[in-house]
Amino acid sequence: MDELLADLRQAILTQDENGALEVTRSLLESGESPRAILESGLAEAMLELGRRWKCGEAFLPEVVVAADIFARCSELVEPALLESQEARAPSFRLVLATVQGDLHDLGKNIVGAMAKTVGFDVHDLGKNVPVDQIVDAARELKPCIVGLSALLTTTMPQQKNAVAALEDAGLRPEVKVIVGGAPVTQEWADEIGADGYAPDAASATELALFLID
Ligand code: B12
Repeated sequence: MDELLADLRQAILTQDENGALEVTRSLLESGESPRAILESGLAEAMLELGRRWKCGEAFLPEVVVAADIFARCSELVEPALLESQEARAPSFRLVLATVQGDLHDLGKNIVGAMAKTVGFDVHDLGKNVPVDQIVDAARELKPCIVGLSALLTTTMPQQKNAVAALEDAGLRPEVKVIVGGAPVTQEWADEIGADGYAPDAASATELALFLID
């Protein structure tokens, strides 16, 4: 199984779409946990690609293609992830968004997929979402939790703006805000007055469950 996960990472890193889809299917057929496929396979590969990109060993077009393959593979995994759900929380609503200016949505999508497995009614507003839209969704959909993703240091301030705007709209007593994304930290979450931070999708789900408890 570890070998297949390594093959999946390699297929993403070499932008081998057919290979990646084939290995994903093999992993699912051989009973690998969907969470492991998402985190130890797909997410790990993107992290490695990010490292290579940063030091000039990979280039933007490769990252674009790999991100597309990532999304296609996770579409295959999501149904299995939902079937594997263990404890269903009563249907609490979670609104998710990648903040304005930010087009990174792979991590947010994994957070949404995992939150569904524990019964959250997930409303995904997508990427590049303006603060006003986040506030409108909080007002209209009345979620228990709003989750905000930011992958760029330049878009993190939008998380802060969203917390402030929810406060100004008088919605903060009813809605918890959680934040995440590669550059985000617990310190940042504390600084902007968010209710929590999680470094990955599994802990984001645990955090969300904790907050509704
Ligand atoms: C893939 C990728 C892209 C893809 C995105 C495709 C897509 N559909 O998402 C593309 C090619 C479009 C892209 C574009 C750009 N990117 Co980019 N990208 C990446 C890369 C390589 C991987 C990100 C990723 O998908 N990781 C895999 C997922 C699964 O992990 P994740 O997103 O971190 O999510 C996990 C956790 O963070 C957490 N989480 C995520 N969201 C949330 C939300 C909540 C509420 C919670 C609790 C948890 C949580 O759970 C997730 C699952 O475990 C990173 C490198 C890196 N180290 O992150 C660079 C990176 C983020 N990009 C970077 C840059 C610079 C850019 C561009 C500006 C490049 C350019 N010159 O155009 C543009 C910006 C476009 C824009 N306006 O957003 C920089 C950012 C640097 C910085 N300090 O801000 C990075 C760090 C690369 C680098 N090392 O320089 N990028």
